[in-house]
Amino acid sequence: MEETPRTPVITIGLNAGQATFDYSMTELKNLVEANNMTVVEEIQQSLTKPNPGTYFGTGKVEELATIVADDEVNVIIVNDELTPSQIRNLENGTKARIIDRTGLILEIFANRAQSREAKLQVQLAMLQYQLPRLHTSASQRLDQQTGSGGGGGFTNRGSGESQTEMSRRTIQRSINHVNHELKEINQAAATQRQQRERNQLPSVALVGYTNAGKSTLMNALVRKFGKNEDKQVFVKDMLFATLDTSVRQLVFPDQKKMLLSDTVGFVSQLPTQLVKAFRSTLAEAANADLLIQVVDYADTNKEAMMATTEKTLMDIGVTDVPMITVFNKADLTEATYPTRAADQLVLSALDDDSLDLLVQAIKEKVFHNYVTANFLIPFSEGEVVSYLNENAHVLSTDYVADGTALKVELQQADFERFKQFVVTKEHS
Ligand SMILES: Nc1nc2c(ncn2[C@@H]2O[C@H](COP(=O)(O)OP(=O)(O)OP(=O)(O)O)[C@@H](O)[C@H]2O)c(=O)[nH]1
Ligand SMILES: [Mg+2]
Repeated sequence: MEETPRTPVITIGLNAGQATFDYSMTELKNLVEANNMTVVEEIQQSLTKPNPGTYFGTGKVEELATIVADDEVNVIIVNDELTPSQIRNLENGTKARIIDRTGLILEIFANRAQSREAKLQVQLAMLQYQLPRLHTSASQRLDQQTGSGGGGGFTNRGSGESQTEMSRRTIQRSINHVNHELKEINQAAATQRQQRERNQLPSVALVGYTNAGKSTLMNALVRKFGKNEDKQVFVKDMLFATLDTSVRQLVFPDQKKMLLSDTVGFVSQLPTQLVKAFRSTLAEAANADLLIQVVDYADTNKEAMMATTEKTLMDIGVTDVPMITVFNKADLTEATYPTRAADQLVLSALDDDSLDLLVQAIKEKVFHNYVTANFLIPFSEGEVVSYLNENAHVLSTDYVADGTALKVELQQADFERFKQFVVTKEHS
């Protein structure tokens, strides 16, 4: 793939003394790089709260204007979500294009989206981001036209109210249209999910900060326990490689089966419009029996990343699903791996023993409704024997005078189903 040259940008952030400030600036830098841009300068200002008109204070805006002119940088990325008037005033004051944090994340998602669903979801989020902005900026533009007349390129476009109204109606119509299309896709997904639930297979969802290794783990587990025809999911060292949910079935050597899903990664201050638009994609996590939170153990900001993941899960209403924490990429650290302490594992997705330890932990959590029993199945009921061989863990088989004697570890539901053939039941 040919590399397009990266756009140089200045990042700016307001330091209000919050503990997470440095981390949020690092994260912003990563987001900038994910959007094919590069940070040439980072400017901070210590202020308890943003200037309502210009975000930074007046003196700092002037300083920014000088840097923009001297460094010939045309884009400034702001670490927070700005009001439409803050964006415009900063643009006027610095003569650079201003992109706020929300706008930046939306741009990255738009560039990454591949499937029709992901594209529609991003489109919806962008339209919802634009709608209130269009309103305010247009009315302020009107104020400026009738009032002092203020300078600057952006104010002189002469868009009258009727035009704004029209744009608003167009956006609203597009929102309705996209919503309608998404609803159709969602219905199909919900039906699939219901069908899977009826199959009674436990479902496990990989969640976590973007680039932690969720898709890599998914692929490794599918390679080991999936069906041959199962496709691998996309993996790349970049933010938001995955925007679509994938679900795969895993079958372990003891015939226990489960579903594993991989989905979009998180970042702090994920725009609410995106969280809302991706709600159905994230439903896979909300409906899971178990979450595996994947953390990049080699990243110095892992604590903040975990806090971000937990907060995002709260935001999407996932509060009572049990969770295992996987500290991944241990091969990039000095740590011994794989290790496990209760529900926390230190491992590497690239290591086979790590996968076994993870599977063992998952199995303890999700396969609890299993029993072991001895069956005697008459020869006339051959299909029961076949069913158990395919769907249960047959521990021993004996052919005796009046039928097949099996010792089987099986789901409680199957046990009930074939109760008439049970000789003795054991604890498991
Ligand atoms: N060394 C090492 N690299 C890993 C490991 N797990 C994943 N990676 C690498 O980390 C990068 C990100 O992996 P992904 O699996 O795409 O991460 P993800 O969590 O799915 O990321 P998003 O889809 O963006 O949320 C890739 O370059 C992987 O090869 C690991 O255990 N060790
Ligand atoms: Mg991924």
